Amino acid sequence: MRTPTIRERSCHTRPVATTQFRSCTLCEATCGIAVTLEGERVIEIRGDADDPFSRGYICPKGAALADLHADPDRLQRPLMRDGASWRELGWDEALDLVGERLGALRAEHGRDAIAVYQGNPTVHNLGLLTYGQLLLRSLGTKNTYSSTSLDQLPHMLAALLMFGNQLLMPVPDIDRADLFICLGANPLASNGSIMTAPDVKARLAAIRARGGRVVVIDPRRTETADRADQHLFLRPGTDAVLLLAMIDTLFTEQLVRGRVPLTGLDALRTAAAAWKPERAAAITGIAAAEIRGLARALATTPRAVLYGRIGVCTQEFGGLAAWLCYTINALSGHLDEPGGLMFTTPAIDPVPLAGLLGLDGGFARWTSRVSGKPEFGGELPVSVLAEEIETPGPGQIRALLTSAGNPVLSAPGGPRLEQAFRKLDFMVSIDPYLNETTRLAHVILPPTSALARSHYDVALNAFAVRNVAKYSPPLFERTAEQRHDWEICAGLLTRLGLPRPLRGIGRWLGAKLGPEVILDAALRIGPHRLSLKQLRRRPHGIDLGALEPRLPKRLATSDRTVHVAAPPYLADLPRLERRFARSPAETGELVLVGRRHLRSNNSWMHNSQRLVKGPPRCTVLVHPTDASARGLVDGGKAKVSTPRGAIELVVEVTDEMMPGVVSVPHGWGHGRAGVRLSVASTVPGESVNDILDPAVIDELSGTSALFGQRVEVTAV
Ligand SMILES: Nc1nc2c(c(=O)[nH]1)N[C@H]1C(S)=C(S)[C@@H](COP(=O)(O)OP(=O)(O)OC[C@H]3O[C@@H](n4cnc5c(=O)[nH]c(N)nc54)[C@H](O)[C@@H]3O)O[C@H]1N2
Ligand SMILES: Nc1nc2c(c(=O)[nH]1)N[C@H]1C(S)=C(S)[C@@H](COP(=O)(O)OP(=O)(O)OC[C@H]3O[C@@H](n4cnc5c(=O)[nH]c(N)nc54)[C@H](O)[C@@H]3O)O[C@H]1N2
Ligand code: SF4
Ligand SMILES: [Mo]
Repeated sequence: MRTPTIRERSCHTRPVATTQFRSCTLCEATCGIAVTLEGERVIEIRGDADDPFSRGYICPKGAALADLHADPDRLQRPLMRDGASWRELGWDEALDLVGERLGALRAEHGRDAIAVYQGNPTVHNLGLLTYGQLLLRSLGTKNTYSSTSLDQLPHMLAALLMFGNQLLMPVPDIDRADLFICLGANPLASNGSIMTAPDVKARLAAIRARGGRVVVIDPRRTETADRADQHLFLRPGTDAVLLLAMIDTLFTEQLVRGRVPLTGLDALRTAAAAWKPERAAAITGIAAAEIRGLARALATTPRAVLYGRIGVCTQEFGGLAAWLCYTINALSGHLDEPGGLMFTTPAIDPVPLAGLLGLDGGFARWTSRVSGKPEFGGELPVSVLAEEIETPGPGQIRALLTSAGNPVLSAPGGPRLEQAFRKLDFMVSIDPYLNETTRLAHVILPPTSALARSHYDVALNAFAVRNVAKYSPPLFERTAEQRHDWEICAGLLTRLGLPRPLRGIGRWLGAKLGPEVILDAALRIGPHRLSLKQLRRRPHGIDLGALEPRLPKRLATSDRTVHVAAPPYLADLPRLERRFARSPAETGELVLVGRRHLRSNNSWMHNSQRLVKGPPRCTVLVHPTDASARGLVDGGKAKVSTPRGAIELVVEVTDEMMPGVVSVPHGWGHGRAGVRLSVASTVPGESVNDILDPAVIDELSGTSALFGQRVEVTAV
């Protein structure tokens, strides 16, 4: 389908160039892009100055959408493993084969024998959020895994336990805040997360321009910290202690205020009283006066917010820390207030829709078969995936479907996962690349590229700092040999979810009912009563206004109050007490944290030359004191090791690291046999998840502790 051309320019020697407008689907910022095409060729991608939300901003990844589209390594047809090589299949043959193999294993071993792993790009993909979820539901397996447990699960758990629904995650009202405390996030590299806010750099600069303050608390002096008024080093994994001490200050100095009804204040006060700022200072590395000052500033600045993100979640006390982030905003009067942490009013409200799909959540209703880890929202933590495949017995995983995920690089214990995947009776991957994970599959089903499919940000608009809506039509009609993600999922759904006599009707319906039908219906019943037709008329998107107070109506708790002392959190506090019974002595040991780079995107965008060019990115950052103690030199090589293995990286000696902490990015290490990524596989780097221990998790939520694990670094 070709949408009406907005601007046209003609030229004597070249075909007519057209410019079309859509959203970038690569990260949570959802920037508007203007794509100039000559026929099917993408000539240029720029920021769309008329997008009311992103106002012309894009980052280098946005322009690289053109590279992804034209990448000769992007698979165009289904592949079937044939010994050591791959054979192309037709779509019907491939989908029939997958349907038959999965169906047979399910019939023989039961529903839980089929596991599913859904990766991060799912959230940027309308087809996977609609038909992908329907497929998952129809499989009805307890062995559901996703990048959630490598990421935001603690925020979702806090939303469930405090506000009554796991999707009710409030977002910082960055455009109206006069104090922005940023804990464990680096939006200048990540472009913001659970805070959809294109051009965070300008939004943070605007806070300072209106006389406000930006404070960054992070074990590394990050790009965001460089543009802040203040940066404080914090020892990894100690956020919960910092926040409890700040909360204790709010109580002892009678700074608790706010109009939102809160339940559990007494229990919270008692819990926080054990964490006086002096005690917290010895643990966190932040002075007691500074901790009190932060609490006072938060409570006395009328428009202020404390925003915590992945550094808060993916650590040993991620559950507690994420709870306390929301809680401290509630106590200091900044929940549901302009400039504070607010709830959105998206044109498609996922909260009731998730309820309709049976996705409204739940926690620890059952536990994993082998090591008894809690379920969350119907899924299990990735940390148990390998053992669930390798441990015999009823309910053992025999087959795996991965969709838009690369757990071999993205999950701690990658080598163990690889070993486990090789033991599966059957594995299928819905993925455009032959990469570290999909090379282990029996069949790969490749979808069309992002530019060739339609898009609407169902998920990310629900976490945006303004209420916005935008529909992106596909730029190209797919060829007869290609399939969209939604079509692949619909194809499998028909084969696995319907009895044989109904499959013909299912196929017919699937072909008629694309995601647009679902989208239009969801828009019409949504709070702004929009329609797809209205969105098609506004190709730059629609601004639906600033966030508005929504409580208590928006709460889904039975008593319509915010629960600030939910029992699972109180029950986890003794673990924190045990861990920090003695404050950590200066042992000279090192712990590891991750980092993101503007030109990289988790494990999968390293095949674009324009993004990977320049100095090596997969390096280990070490503080000068730690470097000299180990004879490490800037530009030299070091072995970074744990009991699980070692990787070799180039060293960067820098005082941007907190002493005792080193930083290594994730998602690298593509030079492996069988990978078909001709650019990425030549880029130096290794996978940090090869050495991280999957057993180190936040015991409360099951989330992997990606940050704060002990490592040794030695000169090579
Ligand atoms: N050590 C460490 N590990 C981490 C992190 C960290 O900070 N440190 N971060 C964690 C986080 S936050 C996340 S979200 C995870 C990400 O982990 P994953 O989601 O498992 O991995 P990605 O690297 O995002 O891989 C995305 C995959 O989707 C494919 N893909 C891309 N676009 C599409 C599409 O449109 N359709 C389909 N079907 N496939 C597509 C790509 O080819 C790739 O194989 O990594 C986690 N791992
Ligand atoms: N360019 C780019 N953008 C991305 C991605 C990408 O890979 N590249 N990934 C996307 C994804 S999947 C996600 S989830 C988001 C994540 O977005 P962000 O949450 O902004 O993630 P990071 O940039 O990794 O920043 C996390 C920060 O936490 C710090 N940290 C580590 N351990 C601790 C700790 O114990 N406590 C505290 N307080 N801080 C700690 C790290 O030093 C780091 O600066 O980014 C998204 N955007
Ligand atoms: S910031 Fe994110 S959404 Fe915007 S252009 Fe870059 S990758 Fe795309
Ligand atoms: Mo993520």
